[in-house]
Amino acid sequence: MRRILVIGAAGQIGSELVPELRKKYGNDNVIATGRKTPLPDEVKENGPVIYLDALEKILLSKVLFEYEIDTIFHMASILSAVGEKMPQAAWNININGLINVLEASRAYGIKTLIWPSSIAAFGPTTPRENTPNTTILEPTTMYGISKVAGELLCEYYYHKYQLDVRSIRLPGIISSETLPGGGTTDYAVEIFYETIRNKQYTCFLREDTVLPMMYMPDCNKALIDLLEADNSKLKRRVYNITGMSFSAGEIASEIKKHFKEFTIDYKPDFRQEIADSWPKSIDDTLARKEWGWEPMYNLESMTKDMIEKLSKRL
Ligand code: AKB
Repeated sequence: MRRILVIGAAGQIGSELVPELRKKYGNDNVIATGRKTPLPDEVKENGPVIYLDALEKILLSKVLFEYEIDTIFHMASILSAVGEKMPQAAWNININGLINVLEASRAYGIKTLIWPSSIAAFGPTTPRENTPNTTILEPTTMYGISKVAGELLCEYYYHKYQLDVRSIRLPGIISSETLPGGGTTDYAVEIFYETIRNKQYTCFLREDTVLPMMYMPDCNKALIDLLEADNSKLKRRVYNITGMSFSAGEIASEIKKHFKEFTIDYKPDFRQEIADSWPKSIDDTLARKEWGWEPMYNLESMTKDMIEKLSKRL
C-alpha cells in the first residue's frame, strides 16, 4: 500500500483529491497538509492532517521521514490571476516550493511524484485550436512561466536522477466543494454559485471567450490514473489533458436550460488578456494513448451535476 503526502490539501483540487485517495488507499495512508487556509472538515476528520509549508526544507524532509512517505501529490500553487498581482510570490511558491519537493523526493527515494502543470504553460504564440502536447511554450504570465520552468525541472529530475515525476497540464477545473483561489478560469465555478444564490452573474471575461475546462471527478480520475500508469508506457513526463471546451456564453445558455430566469452580463477585466493568451481547445491524444485517459463529463452532464450538488448544499 502506498503512503501518500498531499501538499496543498486545502486548495480547490487538494480538498477533493484527499477523500478520493483515502477511499482507494486507506484513510491512514493519505497525509493531508495545509499551511494557512483551514482544511475542510471531511479532510480533517477522516485521516492524518499536518502543517506543512513546502518552502520549509527541513520540515518537509522531517515529514517524509516520519510518515514513511513514498508518493507525493504537490498541489500547492499560486494561480494565474493572483500571480499577476504578486509575481515574485508566485515564482517563490511555485518554483522554490517545487524544487524543494523535487530535492526532498530525490533524497528520500520517493517512488512517484505528481505535480500539476497547466494550460497556462501555453501563450499567445501557441496554436490556439487543438493545441498539441509538444508545441511553443512562451507564456506571458508569471504563473505560466513558473509552469514551463516546473515542467523542465520535472524532466530534468527524471533524466538526471531517475525520479519518477509525472505531470498533467490541467485546464480550468470546475468543482462544487471548494472555490478556486485566484485563477482566470474561476468564472466557470462562480457562475454556478451566483446562479443558485441570485440567478444573476457578472462575468469577468467576454461572452465569446472559449477555454478548456474539466469537471472535478475527471480531474481526480486523471491524477490517480496517471499515478497508477505503467511507467514503461509513458513516453514523456508532461501530458495535455482536457474535458471540454466552451465559451462563457455557452455555459450561460446551458445554465438557462435549468433556470429560465438566470441572467448574465459581461464586464471583462485584466483576466481577459490572460484568457486570450491561452488555448481554446487541447489535443490530449497522447494521454489517451499512453495511459488511457478518457473524461466522463461534458458541458451538459457537468452543468446538471453542479446544479444538483450546489442546490442541495447552498
Ligand atoms: C487558472 O485559471 O489560473 C488555473 C489554471 C488554468 O491553471 N485554473
